[in-house]
Amino acid sequence: MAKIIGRPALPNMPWQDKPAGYDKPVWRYTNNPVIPRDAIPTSNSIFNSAVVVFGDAYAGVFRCDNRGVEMDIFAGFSQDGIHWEIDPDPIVFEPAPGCDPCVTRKEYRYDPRVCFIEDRYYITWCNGFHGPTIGVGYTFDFKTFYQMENAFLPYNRNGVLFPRKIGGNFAMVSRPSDTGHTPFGDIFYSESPDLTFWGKHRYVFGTAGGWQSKKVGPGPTPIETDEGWLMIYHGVLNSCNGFVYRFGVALLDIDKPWIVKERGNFYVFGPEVDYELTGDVPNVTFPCATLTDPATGRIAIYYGAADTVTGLAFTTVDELLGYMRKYPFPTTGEQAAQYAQKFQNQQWDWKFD
Ligand code: BMA
Repeated sequence: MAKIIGRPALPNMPWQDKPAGYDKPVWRYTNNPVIPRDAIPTSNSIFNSAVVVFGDAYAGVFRCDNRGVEMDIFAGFSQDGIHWEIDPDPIVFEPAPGCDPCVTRKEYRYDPRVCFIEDRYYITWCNGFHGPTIGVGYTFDFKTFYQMENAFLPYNRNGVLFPRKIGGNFAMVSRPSDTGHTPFGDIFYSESPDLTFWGKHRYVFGTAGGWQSKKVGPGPTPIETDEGWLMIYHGVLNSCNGFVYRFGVALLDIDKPWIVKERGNFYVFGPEVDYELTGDVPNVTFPCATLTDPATGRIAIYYGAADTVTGLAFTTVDELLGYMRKYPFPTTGEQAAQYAQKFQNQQWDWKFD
């Protein structure tokens, strides 16, 4: 078994065994969706949300669009990771010490991620600031929240922190975007000594065939393993009926995460059941968080379904790596040669030297 590193033991995390006869690498919780669209009185939809271990229970930051369909983020708590109490009022950020208060001006906030680093829970989200960019804040208790400077200039979405410093710096993957629904998307890597000044930008990878041909972007906090950073990412197909959001996996180099060691050619999960196929935006599965148990390799994935509700799905580190290796990104043939030219910094391209 590949070993999960740096995460707490979670013997009681939400879990169901893989159904007998099921041959795909990720399976749904049988009581999905875990969070309905109306879990708080004013919500139109609750999706693309992030949960973490908090003490001997769980906490999270939830994207709730209200019935004016305005996007904002809300704190919540759970004993079991399945039943959630979400605060009916949105998170209010205080300016972090040393940070100019003007950044707490609120336009809109969505698609939060939460990442514990060293002594606190960092929150990153898509933050309206003359267009979307990456907001950064932190909390110790999910009651008082502090906002720091935006990480980047507009336009960017999906800022996802690594759970520890890399090469002495904080590290983030993100997906630069445009002002609208963005007909492109590649994954980039950046570092910062202080979570305020970001640089050392690197290209990680871009779109490829089929399900990931329109855009790709980071999903949950990358999972550290003894084989590399296991990154679950979303991929988008532009079908004749609109975008379809699925997710797949890649393995990034542990010290230089912009180097892609391996990548799957097939998606591991996509819209298949009613609450994923139908909703405010049909055909969307959008992962934003995982819980893991290093002893068993279990992974629970929280994902937004059809931009309406939140689902839970299960897998293991070996299921994901096994499927990625069974259906690997092409490394021979014409298609592989094209990718080799496109993604010049990746280990599997070196086979073309
Ligand atoms: C993306 C983001 C997500 C959303 C997805 C599908 O660009 O805006 O919040 O889930 O589109 O609508």
